[in-house]
Amino acid sequence: MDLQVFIDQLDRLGEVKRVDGADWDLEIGALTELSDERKGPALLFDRIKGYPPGYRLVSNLTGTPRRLAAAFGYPPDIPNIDLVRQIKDRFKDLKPIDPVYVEKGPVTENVYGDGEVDLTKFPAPKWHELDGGRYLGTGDMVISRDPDGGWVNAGTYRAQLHDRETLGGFISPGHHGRIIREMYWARGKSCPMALVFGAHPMVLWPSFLALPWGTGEYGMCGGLLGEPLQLIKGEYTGLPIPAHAEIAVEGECPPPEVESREEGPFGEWPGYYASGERKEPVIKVKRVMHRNNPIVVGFPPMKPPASGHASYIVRASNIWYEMERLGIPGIKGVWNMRSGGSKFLIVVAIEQKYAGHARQAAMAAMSGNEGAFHGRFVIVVDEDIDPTNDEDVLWAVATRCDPATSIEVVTQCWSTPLDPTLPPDKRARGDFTNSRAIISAVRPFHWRKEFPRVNRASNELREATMKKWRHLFPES
Ligand SMILES: Cc1cc2nc3c(=O)[nH]c(=O)nc-3n(C[C@H](O)[C@H](O)[C@H](O)COP(=O)(O)O)c2cc1C
Ligand SMILES: [Mn+2]
Repeated sequence: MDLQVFIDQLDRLGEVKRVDGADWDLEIGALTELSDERKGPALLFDRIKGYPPGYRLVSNLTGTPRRLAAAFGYPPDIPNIDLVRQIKDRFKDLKPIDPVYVEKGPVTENVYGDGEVDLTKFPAPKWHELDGGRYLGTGDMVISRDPDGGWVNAGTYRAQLHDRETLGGFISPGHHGRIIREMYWARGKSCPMALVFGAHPMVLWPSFLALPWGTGEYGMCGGLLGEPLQLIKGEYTGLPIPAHAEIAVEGECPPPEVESREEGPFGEWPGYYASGERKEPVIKVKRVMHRNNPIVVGFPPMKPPASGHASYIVRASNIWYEMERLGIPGIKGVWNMRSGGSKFLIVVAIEQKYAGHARQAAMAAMSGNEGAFHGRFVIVVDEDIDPTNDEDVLWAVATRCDPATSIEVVTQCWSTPLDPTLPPDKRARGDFTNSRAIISAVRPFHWRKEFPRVNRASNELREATMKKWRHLFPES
């Protein structure tokens, strides 16, 4: 559960590069993007311009399937389809383990109370050229407690650095942290919040994923780690905070009519600055804790296919798991095409068992908490198509989908201000919905046996030919 231990592990695999002297002002952001595009290593920035040595930032931490596999404990060269399936099975078999409280941990090595708070000492890059500010929170955890149910939510929501004691929070409609803060505001109270900047990827993943309302992410952290997550009780809020966090802050989010500030624009994951600049609530920070030589985790959104965290894979696993929970049979694989970021191009491969099965699978893929939020296209393919192979999937779309009869549109679905296609008037009305298309690229069930045969050489013919003519294919 210790990020610094994980970084040492990546180091032994040759998966980390140390970068000294980079500028927080656009340089760290551009280096992160250039490196991710080249499938490069995680970048560990130190001696960041204007910051003392030791106040570090890591980006692209799990940017490649290789490093993601390392985080989950799989061999580095595991094929993508196996990686997505294994993670899905981990979620399915996961027994939540309740966290335990400890007196202190690495995060309590340095503690600052009210009047001593200075958030500007932690590296907060200006990530993209048109960003309206600096963001300390990109791969963070925002912790809050349901005032009715008592359960604790942890979600990843960006945090802009406004000043020494103030952060700006943007949480999309429907996300748990937003529902919870509104419950406090409705009672005329500020919402107590804790934020973590920097944690082990297995501690972070549950916060990235859409779990059901009422399910505490910390239990899933324990289940993924195989041992209870160690927490300390925050003195200011009473909220539980991972003891191995790099940096944790406590404070409160007042009702927006009491205080809000301009937030954004910010370069977002679909590849645009779509939500622009608008007034958003703030978090007044009252207490700061950090380990010696802390490392901020930076997961700046980047224009797809760049991502830095490879959450397209883990979200595919979660969507697959959601479909299995609904009892959909015959699922052969679920994937997110990287061009669609982590959600816009969901691919489901099924072995059709009955008429209507393909449509049911598509609707299931877009109906769970993970699959429903911020989607656009669900493509259903047959079992002979590898869903992780974009060219194969697009060939299926090109040849098995009859546009007039195989595309179904669903309107008024759960979207967000981040959606670049939201028309200005709809955005102004606060109507953050969009439509979905199901693209059925499967052979129609009732005449699938008569569907023209694929003209690719059979596996037997390929093998026999390859054996005889191997000298023609020295590379394979
Ligand atoms: C790196 C990263 C950054 C994210 N930033 C935001 C954000 O700024 N606002 C937001 O509402 N969701 C953001 N998300 C998505 C949410 O974390 C995700 O939907 C999660 O399910 C939210 O937790 P919740 O279901 O407990 O609300 C981000 C996800 C990742 C992986
Ligand atoms: Mn949640």
